[in-house]
Amino acid sequence: MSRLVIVSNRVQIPSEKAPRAGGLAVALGAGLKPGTLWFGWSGKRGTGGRTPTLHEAQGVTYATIDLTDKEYHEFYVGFSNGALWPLLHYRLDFLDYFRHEYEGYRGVNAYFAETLLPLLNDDDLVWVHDYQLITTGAEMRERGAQHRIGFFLHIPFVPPEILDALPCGIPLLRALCAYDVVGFHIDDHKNAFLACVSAFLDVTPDEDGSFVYEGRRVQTMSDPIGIDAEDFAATAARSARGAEVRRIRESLFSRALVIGADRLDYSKGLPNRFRAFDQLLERFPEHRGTVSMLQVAARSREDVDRYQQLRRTLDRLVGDINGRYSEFDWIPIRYMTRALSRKTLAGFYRVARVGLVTPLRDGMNLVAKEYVAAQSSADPGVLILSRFAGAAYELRDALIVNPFDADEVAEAINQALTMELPERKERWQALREVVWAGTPERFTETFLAALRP
Ligand code: GDG
Repeated sequence: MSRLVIVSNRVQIPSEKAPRAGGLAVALGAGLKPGTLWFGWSGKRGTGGRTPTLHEAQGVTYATIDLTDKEYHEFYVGFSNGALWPLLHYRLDFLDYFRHEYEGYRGVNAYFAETLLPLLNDDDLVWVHDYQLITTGAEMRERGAQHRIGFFLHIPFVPPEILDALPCGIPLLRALCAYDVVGFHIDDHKNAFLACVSAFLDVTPDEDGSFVYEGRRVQTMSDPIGIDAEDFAATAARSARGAEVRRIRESLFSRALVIGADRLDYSKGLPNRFRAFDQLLERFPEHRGTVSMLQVAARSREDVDRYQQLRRTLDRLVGDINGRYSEFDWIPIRYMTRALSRKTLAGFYRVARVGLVTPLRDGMNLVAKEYVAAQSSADPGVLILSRFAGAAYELRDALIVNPFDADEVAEAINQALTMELPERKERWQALREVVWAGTPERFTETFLAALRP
């Protein structure tokens, strides 16, 4: 059998101790099989490290390279997170495009291709991940790679009118056509991509979503990512008996807990979420003093200006809401920007009566699935989920909301807090089935089945 080679911006080496929030590493880490090679950036910046450093753990080989400061700023902070991330989350108002950063991005993608190729066997299957590495496949082809190379986008794709705003949108689209398979979480993202290739590259996709561009057949697919629900449920149940969960329970004095856990990112809709909680307390005063919200917003991409601005906005907003409603023995919102350990987070999900997942746009959103997995069957909580998360296409028995409508979200929180046990159980059973079925193995196997020759 061919070896699988995963290529992603950051590599998650199991020995890294500090908890890190981030969906891609969590999801790929769970589906890793011995024999796989995982290639990417070490997370280090320096002048050395131009040849890969190899680590072995549990039969998986990790090959990492370093970036220079200039590469980090142009490729990662600049083009990837200052231009592509906002664009692909429909935030043209946040699009900061600079040509030299795009060139830096191309340069790092070329560097990935150049350093990866000598490590490859002829029959390796290469699977490249996410928006940071859109042009890696094209760079590999330019250097003669004949491998089957696939690409998976973990975030949304946008329709032609939006892609058009990015000055290098069409070259990126062409670069995506160097892959044999291009995967997305849901049909909406796939269809937006197909609309873009039809509009800008003048190709007509076949019924099955494949098309031919410059002599190469490109297959597109949707393949929703999942979590290891069984393992997560066990972690949550264990954690529920641990010290942190005891402490949070004691601190609640039997009040209901509403939980949110996200990277501190503007795509996650945190200001909207806080405004909705404000609306809840305003319109349904019976919940004052009887419910607490815990928002864990692990700091992320701190070198990107927009993220610093968001942090200041949230600090102000939480201060304002807490100032208005707090009693000397109760505050409405507990807000922390430090990551919790995965185990503690799982236990807190289990304690929480409501899981509040309200991104303005999200490729999938694994927190929604984790919240479902963490619940106890005897007394499950209620998931409130944005209709703009990819997860909403699968988790239809959640309370689905428009995160831009603070009133609607407030009403959903009220509905969740007052929902009787039989309805909570019924909804959770239906969600449970979906979450348990979508394992990381199924995600990987579905993609690889399309990628294999
Ligand atoms: C991208 C796409 C897509 C969060 N806070 C803490 C913590 N987390 C963990 C969660 C979850 C992960 O981070 C976040 O995953 P998401 O899927 O919600 O979001 P992104 O990081 O934006 O991921 C997304 C994903 O890729 C996979 O394709 O679903 O749409 O944007 O696992 O639990 N983990 C720990 N402490 C925290 O405080 N340990």
